[in-house]
Amino acid sequence: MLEKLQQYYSTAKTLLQNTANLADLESFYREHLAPSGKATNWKREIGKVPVEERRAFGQAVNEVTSELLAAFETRRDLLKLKDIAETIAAQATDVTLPGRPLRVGGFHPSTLAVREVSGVFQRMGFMPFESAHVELDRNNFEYLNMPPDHPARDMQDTFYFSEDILLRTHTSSGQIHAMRRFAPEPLRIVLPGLCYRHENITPRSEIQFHQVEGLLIGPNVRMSDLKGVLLQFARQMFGPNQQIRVRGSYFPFTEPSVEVDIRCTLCSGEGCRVCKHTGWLELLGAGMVHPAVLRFGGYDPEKVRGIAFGLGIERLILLRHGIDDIRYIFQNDLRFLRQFGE
Ligand code: FA5
Repeated sequence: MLEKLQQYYSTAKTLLQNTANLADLESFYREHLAPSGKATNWKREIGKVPVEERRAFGQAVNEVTSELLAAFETRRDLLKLKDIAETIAAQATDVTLPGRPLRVGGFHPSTLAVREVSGVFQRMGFMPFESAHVELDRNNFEYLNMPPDHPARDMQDTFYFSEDILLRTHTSSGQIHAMRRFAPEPLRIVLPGLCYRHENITPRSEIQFHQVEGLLIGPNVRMSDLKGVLLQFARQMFGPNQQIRVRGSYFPFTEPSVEVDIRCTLCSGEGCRVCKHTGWLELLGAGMVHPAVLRFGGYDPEKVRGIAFGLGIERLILLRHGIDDIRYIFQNDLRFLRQFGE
């Protein structure tokens, strides 16, 4: 019996040493050390041995059981440590590996330029004002002194939804909304937004583009105010020595009308491909608000006068960065757009 017990002990110990993980160990426990396990069952054998051997056998059973239990606990501690070490190794992060930078989205160059231009005028006291892209014909044309069949309508090919409803061709349509909201009070607004024209897409023209419009109305407003505001704008945008040139032009909604050029920012007026060797770049259209427009807006042209200007944002981007094709701006090529940062 004692021999059999020793044999059991050595087999059980080998089995215990061969357990590879905590799950194996758990099965071992159930098979040998649990209340009805093999080691525990040896206790039941004690009563079966002859009386004179019983004491020694009982002692041997107890020793085997407690040694097996101690060996089990040692094995359990070891396997637990092994398990932790394996988990850590599997989840390990190599902090010395180079990072993978996440690309952050940025604002479109037109958005950036609209904000910058509007910001310059806002710092001169112009209040931001927005109006709808879908417009009534009368706000876009008629109240701007372009009745139906007026030849100036041909200057701006138009997307129509119906006879009366169209996509605004310029931000000047917002002038009427602003005047009707604030008349007869003095007014100083900057009005940015998208405009749409049914034109051929060329290096200089898109079918959608942004304009920033300015409108100032008050009792003593003069042409010199217009020149002063625009000179200040040019210097804020292009530097303190920037020169501007005012040329006579024609818009039905301003009288007199002018176009304003800036000294070429790329060749400083020496003459280059971008300024077509003239030394000047066209910046915007402007003028004194026509009395008829003031009247349509709800003002009395005997009491107030106004100045207005409208500037094309994408053309500004072209001349600022020496880009020779407006189509890059709307092509959504990230290699181009990323150069504008932010
Ligand atoms: C106008 O739209 C007038 N409303 C501007 C104005 C406002 C004059 C207030 C007087 C008083 P014009 O059609 O020239 O004017 O357009 C103004 C600017 O918009 C142009 O100088 C140009 O920079 C830009 N622009 C016009 N058409 C396009 C186009 N198809 N693609 C890109 N930019 C354009």
